[in-house]
Amino acid sequence: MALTIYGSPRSRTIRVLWMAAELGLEYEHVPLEAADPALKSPAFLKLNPAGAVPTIVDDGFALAESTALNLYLAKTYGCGGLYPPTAHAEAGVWRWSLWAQAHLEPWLQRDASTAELRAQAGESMAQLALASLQVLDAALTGREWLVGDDFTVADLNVAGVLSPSRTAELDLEPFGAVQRWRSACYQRPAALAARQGLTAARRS
Ligand SMILES: N[C@@H](CCC(=O)N[C@@H](CS)C(=O)NCC(=O)O)C(=O)O
Repeated sequence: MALTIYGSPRSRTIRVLWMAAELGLEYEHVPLEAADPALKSPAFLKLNPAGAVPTIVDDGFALAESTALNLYLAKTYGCGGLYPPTAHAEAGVWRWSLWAQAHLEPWLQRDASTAELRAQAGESMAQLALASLQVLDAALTGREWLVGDDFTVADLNVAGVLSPSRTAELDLEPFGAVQRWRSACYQRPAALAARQGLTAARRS
């Protein structure tokens, strides 16, 4: 296996670096920032026509989209751990990964390209985020993880969207189950290791 991960830990690539750490993968890291013109070069656009990170190349197979990347890596290299083996549990993993992209990411993302949209939406963006957090809190009440009894790629994909920096302005106090679950996710050794890279990148 020869895996290359493109993207700075300051970008959504942190989610994929976290997954790679969970799986103990070896990889080459090309820490391109979101604003790097190399993302729009013909060579990079061949890997990802969106010209964005994260993007990976795994033994010649190019793939983009942080959620898809984590599902692929967990399924390919997780040996039944982070990617559950039954059809029902697998469906649960898809369900929560897709839910995070459709019902959480749009209200939390802080990309420069969405700044105008956020300004226009005003408070309604925060209200939509709180409504989604209510759904997540109900799902996590009385259970440790989103799917089955163990941490899976579903937890990583949802917690990755719900990062501490993106939620700094939200009041999470009413969502006790979400708070407990998110701390458990971010206290995992792989999350701490990936975020150490993020701290180093912020300092540089
Ligand atoms: N839905 C994509 C979003 C990718 C994305 O927008 N990445 C940003 C960095 S976090 C980027 O590369 N932006 C540069 C650009 O779009 O020009 C994912 O989850 O991977």
